[in-house]
Amino acid sequence: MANLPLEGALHAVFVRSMMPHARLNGVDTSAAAAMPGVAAVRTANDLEGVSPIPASGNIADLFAMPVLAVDRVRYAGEAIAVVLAETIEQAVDAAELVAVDYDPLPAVVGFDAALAVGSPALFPEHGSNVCDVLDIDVAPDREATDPLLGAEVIARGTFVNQRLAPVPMETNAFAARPEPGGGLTVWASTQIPFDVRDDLADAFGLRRDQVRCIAPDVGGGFGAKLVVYPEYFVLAGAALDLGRPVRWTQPRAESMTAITHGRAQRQVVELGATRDGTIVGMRVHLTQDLGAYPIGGYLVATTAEMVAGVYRIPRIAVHAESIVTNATPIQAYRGAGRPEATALIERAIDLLANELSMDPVLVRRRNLIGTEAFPYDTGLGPVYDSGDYGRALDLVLELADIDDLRSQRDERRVRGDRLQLGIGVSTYVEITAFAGKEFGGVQVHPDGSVTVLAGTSSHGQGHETAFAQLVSGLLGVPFAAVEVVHSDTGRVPKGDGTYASRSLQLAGSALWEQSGRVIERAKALAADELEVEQDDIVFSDGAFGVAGAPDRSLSWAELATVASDGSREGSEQGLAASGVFRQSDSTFPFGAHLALVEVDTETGDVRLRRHVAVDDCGRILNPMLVDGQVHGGLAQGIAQALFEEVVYDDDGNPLTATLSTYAMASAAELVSFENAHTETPTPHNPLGVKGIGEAATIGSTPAVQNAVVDALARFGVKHLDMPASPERVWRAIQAKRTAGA
Ligand code: SMO
Repeated sequence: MANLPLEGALHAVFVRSMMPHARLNGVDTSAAAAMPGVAAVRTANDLEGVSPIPASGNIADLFAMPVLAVDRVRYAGEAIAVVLAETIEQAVDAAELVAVDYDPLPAVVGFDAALAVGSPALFPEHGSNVCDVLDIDVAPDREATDPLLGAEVIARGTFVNQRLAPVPMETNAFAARPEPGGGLTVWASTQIPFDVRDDLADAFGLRRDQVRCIAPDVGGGFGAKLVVYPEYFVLAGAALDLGRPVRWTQPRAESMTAITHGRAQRQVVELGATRDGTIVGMRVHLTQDLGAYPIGGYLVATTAEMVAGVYRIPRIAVHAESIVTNATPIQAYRGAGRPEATALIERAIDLLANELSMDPVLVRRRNLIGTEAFPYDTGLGPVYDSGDYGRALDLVLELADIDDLRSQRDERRVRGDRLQLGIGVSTYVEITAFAGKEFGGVQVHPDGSVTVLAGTSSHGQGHETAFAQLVSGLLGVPFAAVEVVHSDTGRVPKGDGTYASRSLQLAGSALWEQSGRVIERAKALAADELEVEQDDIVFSDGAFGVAGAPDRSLSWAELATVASDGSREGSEQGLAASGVFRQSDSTFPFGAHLALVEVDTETGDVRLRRHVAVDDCGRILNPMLVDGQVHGGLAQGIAQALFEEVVYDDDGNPLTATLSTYAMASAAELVSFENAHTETPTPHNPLGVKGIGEAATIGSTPAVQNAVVDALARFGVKHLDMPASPERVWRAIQAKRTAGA
């Protein structure tokens, strides 16, 4: 936003709560407003009529998030006021002088504090910090409700899927310019430009066509840019009221608490099996921390629906509760509920293998859903479309040379080496696109160039490449002749945006359908021009010829010229087609990952040595883009297992609000990934494709976590929460050494 050509734009700096939980008695803006260059200092009082941001899921309206704090702040970093000044330096200086009068309140930090009897309620009108409860029961017979009925062995565990910060390369950013006639053009670093347009129009009483949202070159989102953020309303309102453009780029440190976080789920699991390793049932209790405002209220349901993973589990009982705490709100983060489900079941399988003294790979094999079972209804909601879980598992073991790895590990274990190896496996299935829809449009111009319109929003995935390849292949035109337009509500008529690994399957399928319609239209035109029956037109290599008459043919450019000639009936449509593709159901990518780690048993230091990934996202359109998604996903998934965690102190102060304290992974901590694919198409779209944006994040985390636990097996460690920091690993070893001594 800093380099947009916005003449005379004011610079914005937000004043944010230093307090995790406090009553807000007043905000004195007078000293700041008197500073040089300051055009305005705005608070909640300047936003009357702008609705708060609603909670999601089934959560009551009273949990809505105010755009600027009104009478209470509920997390450190919550926006209270904004300063608008001629220069960024003036805005920063003036923001220091905004005086906020707080009465501190006791903070609620973590799962136990939120659930404790007498815990101070963040929303006193509600009385409790539990904002939603969910129960799902899968039972073949209604009378027998105990999911562990018939179990000879029960593995029990309590896991914390820790709070993470998404840390997109580009922080949050926004600019707004008032337009003559009362309209507004905004630039937002978002995954959902159409929602930004709609919500701003609604907030300020504008028609949707009076607001244009442009989201150019967004530097990563990972789910954290699926919120129409409070700052957008504040800045759009300021631009409209002041009649001047405004711009804002969030500083990195601010982004660590003001961009939504992800995960933050506690899981209690009991997994029952017979002695031969056949699973009979599972009981799960989830507690989802949603932070201060439950805008991510839908998340825990996604975990609940996916807890069965790739296994046949006849009985399942899930109880989930969502809670509010004095921390940054939780929202989608690369996987949004599915990584939590996979971590739960894949850790539980290893615990079960330990209880049974069986090979964890064998326990997996014994319970995999077989290829004959698709479509497979888990009973939890989802119906898995297609899969070959055993093949992915076979391939990952073969690529890793599991027998060799095991003998290396066992030798070191027997010798009692200081550096111990651990092998971890995970098999996973995830859910993508849901029953979604998306817009696509294809237009051929008289010069032979093609414009492709997509309703999804690229923020680093390479949609421009993928969609241009797809349409260039279908139409037989050069790749360079195709321009892909997205993320501009002034140029694309509609769209839903990018999330849930949906873009190729939904927008790609829309473009497939609309390319087909353009070809049909061109055939009709060619038949007219060449005075033959339409059935005699042969389309190949981007030319429309006549069967049996190789010298007579028309190019796309010629037909587009004809189509745009105003004298022809229907010519106003030109050579173009657009429409929405609706997918009848979700798709379910899957795979198997294997991690090899080396643990220094004296210092607790964990090094990743190998990571082998087999990911099946259905048919592959562009292998390089798929592998790019896999590599990024692996980096983030491995980082959850080994490095990253958002930490608050007992009073709710964030301790990881910079990149020197939040241990984000860099290339130096990772390895050269070894990855491969199987291709099992989905029946739910014409391309046979499933999502890949989140899959590797989902598959990798439990493989690495299982590997760390495996490396500690000789000490008797059965479970270790994430991240496997040196301190946590060292303490786990010391605890066992002390107990054994
Ligand atoms: S974090 Mo995703 O867009 O389900």
